[in-house]
Amino acid sequence: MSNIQNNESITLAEVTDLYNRPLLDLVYDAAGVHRANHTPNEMQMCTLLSIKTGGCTEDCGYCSQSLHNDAELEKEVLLKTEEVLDQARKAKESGSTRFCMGAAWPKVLDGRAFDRVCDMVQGVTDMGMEACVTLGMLSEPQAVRLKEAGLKAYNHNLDTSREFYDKVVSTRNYDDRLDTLKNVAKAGIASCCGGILGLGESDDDRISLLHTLANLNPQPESVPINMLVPVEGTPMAENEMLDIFDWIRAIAVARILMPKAMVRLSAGRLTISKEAQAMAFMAGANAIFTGEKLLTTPNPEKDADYELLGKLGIKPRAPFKDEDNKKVA
Ligand code: SAM
Ligand code: DTB
Ligand code: SF4
Repeated sequence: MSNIQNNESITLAEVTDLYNRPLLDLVYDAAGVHRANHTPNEMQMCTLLSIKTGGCTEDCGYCSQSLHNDAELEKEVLLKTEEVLDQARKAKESGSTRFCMGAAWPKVLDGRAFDRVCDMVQGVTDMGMEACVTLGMLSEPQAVRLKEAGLKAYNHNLDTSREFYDKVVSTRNYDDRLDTLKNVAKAGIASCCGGILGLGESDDDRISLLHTLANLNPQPESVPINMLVPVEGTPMAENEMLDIFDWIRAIAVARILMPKAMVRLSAGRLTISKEAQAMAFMAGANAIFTGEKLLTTPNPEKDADYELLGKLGIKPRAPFKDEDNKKVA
């Protein structure tokens, strides 16, 4: 096992016991942990942009952007820096404080494209927003360059358990993912690391994923909980939707195990009721992606999200809040 997991202080048995508790007890305790560690009634609003779309050589079974799948997709080469910064400005105007840029790359290659991504990170940071990127595998020197450009967080998901991983992707392994997380941590960048629920995994797989995430050292700064968006043309297009209470259960366990992390409701909210989302907020979720598109699939309209948050009395969180708003422009 990778040496970033040197803090095995949470045992698998403890996570299993937690996961199997009555749901309302879990949500009740998760709400307490949330309130003890975060400002209640506050939501981090994030916007996603696909800066390079499709044509990826990895074979992730859920992904619209893999060359191994047959999803209908408008492929795009790496966007121009100005175009990306325009989108970031719009995201800021509509209330987002974190801007996440995703590229369908298996790994980062040094060269002009990576230089351009560093410029994008610098530009977004200079605007007073938190910049996050997800670019696939990354070496330590590349992570250092991103840090120098101002990167706040690097998104790199473990997606599922080590045991189930080869049913989801065969072109890389779990340790490849852990190695990149290690490089990110060494460069002093926060990691945004979570998973996808609804891939066909068992309760034990979800328990194992949560156990691995909670034992990362340092723990992730944010934990995206994606619900599978079944995409036509992928092997997972016909997957059954996960029981919504299992989704809430996983969110509550994540909150209890990783008290300081932002727990982010990521893909899949379009098919999740407002009531279930409110229960997830109660269980400690405190970040969402806003805007009508995720990377390649649709997301709830901004107005619908603001209406829901308004009804619940939840307010947007300021950027760089944990660092005294150091870069607010
Ligand atoms: N290529 C990079 C990587 O895999 O790390 C970054 C982009 S990738 C699209 C970012 C994350 O989006 C994946 O790790 C996965 O968790 C999530 N994702 C992709 N397709 C999804 C889908 N159809 N449903 C839910 N989550 C998805
Ligand atoms: C994450 O965990 N979820 C976001 C973000 N990190 C990059 C991506 C969700 C993608 C959903 C499928 C799509 O739109 O292509
Ligand atoms: Fe490529 Fe990332 Fe999609 Fe996997 S999830 S196919 S690595 S873009």
